[in-house]
Amino acid sequence: MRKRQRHNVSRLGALVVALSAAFSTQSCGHAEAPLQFRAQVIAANVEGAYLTSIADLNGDQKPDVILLSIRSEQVFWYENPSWRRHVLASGITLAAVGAAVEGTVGTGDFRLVLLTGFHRDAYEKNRGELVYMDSVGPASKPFIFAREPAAHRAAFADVDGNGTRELVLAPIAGPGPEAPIASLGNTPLLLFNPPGAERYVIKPDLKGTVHGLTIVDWDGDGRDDVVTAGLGGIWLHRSRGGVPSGDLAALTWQSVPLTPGRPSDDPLTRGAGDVRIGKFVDGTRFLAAIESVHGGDVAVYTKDPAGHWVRRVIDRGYELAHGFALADFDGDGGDEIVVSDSRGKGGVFIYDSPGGDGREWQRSTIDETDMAAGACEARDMTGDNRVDLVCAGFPTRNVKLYVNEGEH
Ligand SMILES: [Ca+2]
Ligand SMILES: [Ca+2]
Ligand SMILES: [Ca+2]
Ligand SMILES: [Ca+2]
Repeated sequence: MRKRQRHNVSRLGALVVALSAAFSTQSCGHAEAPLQFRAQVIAANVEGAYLTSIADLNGDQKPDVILLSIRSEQVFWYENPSWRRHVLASGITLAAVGAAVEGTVGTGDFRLVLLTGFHRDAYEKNRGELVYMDSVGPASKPFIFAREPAAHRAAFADVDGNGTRELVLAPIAGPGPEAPIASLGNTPLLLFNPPGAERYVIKPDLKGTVHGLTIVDWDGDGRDDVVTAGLGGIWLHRSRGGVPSGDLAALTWQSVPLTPGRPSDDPLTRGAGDVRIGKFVDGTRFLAAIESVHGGDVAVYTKDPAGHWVRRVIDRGYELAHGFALADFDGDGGDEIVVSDSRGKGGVFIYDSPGGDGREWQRSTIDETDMAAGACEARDMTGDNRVDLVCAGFPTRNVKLYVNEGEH
């Protein structure tokens, strides 16, 4: 069992800790449950492990793990808890870089979309296949319902609040001569209702590479809202109008910048590469971001009294931070931040705010050497109501489950 290692984060982190010590009497009211994880190998020696997606694919109420590989013409899923491997789809066009899933297999509400045929360095080499499945197993017949070059992130969301979910699709870049991973052109943000092929535009002109997509009902109005992260910063997109029948063409969209993200003279190291929405113990919202695209800063944004999102870097120095997840792992009501370096020495780390208020963050190690994750997802995989962590690593060629064994 891995013992929790705790140390102050970087030189800057140590400064944050020292500053917050002056307020320590205000932050000692919460019982601090130790974070502890037990590593379990789901898969080893896998080719091109890039992203994971989690869904119950055999209807036994246990969430299973889909592995998206940028090197395999098959997409595999791993069955919880034996982690037996199954083929989800085969003959796909390399590379599979994203997936969105909703519902449960066998109940009639299951939909899965795979984004395949991705090329990060040349827009014209993108096949942009959006593959649709509504069942899993030998009888399933995946098919391409639409094409969208450079399709990179997708999520189901009920953007019009009518009780059914649509597919928000974020290409990494729009057409242009630049590499999609380093584009300064216009990037569209799109909406589909799979398996319908109709393409609706949420915003045609996000600026530059877009690398992060997250869904949240930002304003609590019953409509899911969309938050994107890219070289042009972090943006919030909300819909208005529409009709109960769900005619997506009837929606109007309002997009507002929340923050420009990382400041830099170089437009390719500006902005944010990914974003998650978290909450402190008292329910206050915060943003966490990896900055910039394929960058190494971890930033937390809190709102000042004037309503501006104020940036604070809580750690830096990752070679290419990519695995990223927020959840309340220790059960104190506030979210912790998980970050993994997908290059260099790798490692999976968790940042916890001991007071639950974000004034101080302490970093501890979940996996020091055996994971360099492109993706980490937080989910209760064991059914004990404690949030576990699933990570997939390309250089480490593995998928692992970190079972949350902390005291609650
Ligand atoms: Ca299952
Ligand atoms: Ca809807
Ligand atoms: Ca909303
Ligand atoms: Ca917590």
